[in-house]
Amino acid sequence: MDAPAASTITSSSHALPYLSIANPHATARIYPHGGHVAQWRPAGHGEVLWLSARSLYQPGKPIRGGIPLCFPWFGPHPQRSELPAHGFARIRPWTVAQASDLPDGRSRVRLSLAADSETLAAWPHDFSAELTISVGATLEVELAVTNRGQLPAPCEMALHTYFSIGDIRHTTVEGLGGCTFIDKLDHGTRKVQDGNIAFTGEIDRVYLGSEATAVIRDPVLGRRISIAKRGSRSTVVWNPWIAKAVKMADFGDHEWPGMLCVETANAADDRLSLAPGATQRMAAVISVSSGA
Ligand code: TA6
Repeated sequence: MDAPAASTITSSSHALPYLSIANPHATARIYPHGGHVAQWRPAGHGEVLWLSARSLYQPGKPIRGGIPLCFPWFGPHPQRSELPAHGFARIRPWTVAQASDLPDGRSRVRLSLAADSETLAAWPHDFSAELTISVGATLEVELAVTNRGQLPAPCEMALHTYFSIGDIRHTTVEGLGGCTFIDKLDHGTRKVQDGNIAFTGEIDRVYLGSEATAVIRDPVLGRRISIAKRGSRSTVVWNPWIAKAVKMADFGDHEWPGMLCVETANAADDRLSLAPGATQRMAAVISVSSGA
C-alpha cells in the first residue's frame, strides 16, 4: 500500500490499528476494523462525527460512533437472532487496498471485504465490497457491493453515520418533509413527515424513497451539516434519548444530547435484490457550513 505522504498508519491507544489522515483540507481517522470512518474534521470546523467515550475497540465488536457499515441486513436479522445486528460488515476486518493523495490535496483510502466461510454461513451469497473514502473539505464515503454469485442476492445496506451536535433538543433536520417513514417506536406504523424534524424524545425512523439532501441545523454549535447522497433511497434518523442510552453499555448515559444519526441507506421497503454480477454503489457526501 502506498500510504499518502500526508497520511500515516498509527497504532492506536484503543488496541485497534487505524489510518490517521492529515491533509490541508481535513484530518480523519479510519479503522480497517469494520471499514470504519471514526473521525473527520474539516479545516475551520470542529469534529463532525460523534464517538462515544464508552465505545469498544475490539475485534468482533462495532465501534459506537463514526460511520458503522450496515450490510447485508439492517437492524436485527429477520429470522436468526443469533446473528449480529446490522450484518457483519461493521465487525469484519477490511483490507486497506489503497491510500493515496489526490491532486487536489484530498486523501483517498480504499478498503475491501470479500465473502468467506463465516460470511457465507450468515448470508449465503458470494460478494465483494469496496469502500472508497475521500477526505477533504467534504467527506465522501462510497460503499460498492458486487454480487459474485449465480443467484439474486437480497440485501440492505447503510452508512450508519453518527453526527456530533450541540444539543439534540435545539437541533432540526431539513429535507425529509413529505416523505413516508416507518416509525420503529410505534409498531412500524407508516407516517408522513410534516416539514422539518424537531426532537423532543427518542426517535427511530426509516424514511422511504428519500433521495434528497438532508441538512442538520445546529444552532448550539452554529453550523449546518449537509448529507447529500447517491444510490440511496432510505434515510434513517435515530437518537436513543435517555432511557435507551442508559441501556447501552457502549453509550454514555449522558451522551445522548450530543449526537444524532442521519443514515444513508437502502433498507426496509427500499431493500435491494442484487442480480448476479450486479454492483450497487451507495455514497454519502457530507459537508459543513457555519451558521445554523
Ligand atoms: O439506525 C437506528 C438503529 O437501527 C436503532 O434501532 C438502534 O438499534 C441503532 O440502530 C443502533 O444499533 P446498534 O446495533 O449499533 O446498537
